[in-house]
Amino acid sequence: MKHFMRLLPFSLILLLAGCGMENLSALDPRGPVAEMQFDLIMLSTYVMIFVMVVVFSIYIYVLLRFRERPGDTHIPEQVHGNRALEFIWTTIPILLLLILAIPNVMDTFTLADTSAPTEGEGVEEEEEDVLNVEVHAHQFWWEFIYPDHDINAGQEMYIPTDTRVNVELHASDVIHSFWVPALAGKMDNVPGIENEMWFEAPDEGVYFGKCTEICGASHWLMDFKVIAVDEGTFSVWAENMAEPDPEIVEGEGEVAAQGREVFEGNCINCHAVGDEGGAQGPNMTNYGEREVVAGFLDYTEENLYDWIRDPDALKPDNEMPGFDESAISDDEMDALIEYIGQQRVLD
Ligand SMILES: [Cu+2]
Repeated sequence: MKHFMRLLPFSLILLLAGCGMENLSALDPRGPVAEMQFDLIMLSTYVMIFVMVVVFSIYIYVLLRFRERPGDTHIPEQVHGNRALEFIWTTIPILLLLILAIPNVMDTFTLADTSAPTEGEGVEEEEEDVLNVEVHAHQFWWEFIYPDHDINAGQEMYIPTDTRVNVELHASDVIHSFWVPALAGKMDNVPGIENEMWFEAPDEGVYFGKCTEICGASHWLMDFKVIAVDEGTFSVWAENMAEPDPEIVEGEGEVAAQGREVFEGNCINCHAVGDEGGAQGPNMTNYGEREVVAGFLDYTEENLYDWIRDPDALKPDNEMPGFDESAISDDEMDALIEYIGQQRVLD
């Protein structure tokens, strides 16, 4: 108990620090889906405040008005049934439930509609504006497949701004849950089931995402990013992700070329660059552009080194095996890290 009390302020700080994380709040909605959901949250909050104010006011009034006074000798008159009152407290809740239900049901249909928008005259044009992404959740990382662009991306989901993104959710092992609070409410990734949702980001920026279904020892480290960029940048990203520059893939310079050999000898069965390589682990095509290693460590050479040597120490129960010095020497590791850092698609 003593320890618990000592740790309490510390855990509160951690808890509150989480609240301030940029773009990780459903109460700071961006885009039509998150805004619709935020409006529903506010509507129910207002209804609840109204109910509380009315109930507490009546309660306090009754406490004061009918309290026992000096000289009271008998209990007040006991009444049973009052048609007017019964009518009022049946009707008001029905009205309140209708006020909650109508927009909720309407928005639920709008949010569940993942067909391409068909309004307006330029139907074909609008259909092109939809981006389809399959989100495959794994222990403990995210895979984003763009079926129309022949892209497989790991950990970072690039999207163009002002474009409707239709998302299909899958899971390869256990149940996970896809949540990008600033853009849309969460939805589960369930093995064997295809769940669908959509969202749209009006502004460029990085939107943080988290797995919100406890899925194993490293569930809490299962972070990802949705990165919204202008349409031009997205096209460059998409083209280079589908077909990265062969020179970069082979490794530019002697060191990186050696790194490519290390990559081919140890990594390529599970990790791909472009479409060459396995899909057991995240695709590495734009790895050099990431800000984090393994989804949560700052991108530094030391962290990358530690991660490859012993992934389990950093992210318990993940699927990646460790590579000690008998598998990859320190020199080879330098070359590999150089090679990985070169894998960029935007510059
Ligand atoms: Cu999880």
